[in-house]
Amino acid sequence: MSGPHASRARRAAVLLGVVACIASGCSNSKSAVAKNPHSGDATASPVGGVQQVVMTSGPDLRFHPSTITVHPGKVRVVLKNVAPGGGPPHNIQAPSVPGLAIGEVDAGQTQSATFTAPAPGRYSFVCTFHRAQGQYGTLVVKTG
Ligand SMILES: [Cu+2]
Repeated sequence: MSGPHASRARRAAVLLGVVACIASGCSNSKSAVAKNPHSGDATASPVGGVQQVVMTSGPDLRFHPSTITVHPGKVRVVLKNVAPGGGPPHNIQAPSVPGLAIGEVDAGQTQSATFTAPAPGRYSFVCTFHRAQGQYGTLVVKTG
């Protein structure tokens, strides 16, 4: 195939590809991230008799990891705002988990919250500054 028809077909194919990419959110695009805020899992490790899990957050407005698994007992959640060169503050609020609350953590700072794991189940937490951008996480409490 050659001539003007072939090039028109190619243009149409390219256009279709672009539309399909936009419709599916492409990979690594902002819309794909917004649909899937999950950025990894971690299970808390014992540190001085307390299960500890460290999460980082930075300019991408996500918790890393975003799903943390703990067992019954005392839990310490650490939030590090890693933002080389500065970035927005982050926090953690979890209305259904008493004690899981970390106030404003500015770029380069670290704060933690220590609390008793609630009953086994899944609990959502959020950075209230970036709720609209989908900065959510999940606390999973597991027995055994
Ligand atoms: Cu945030």
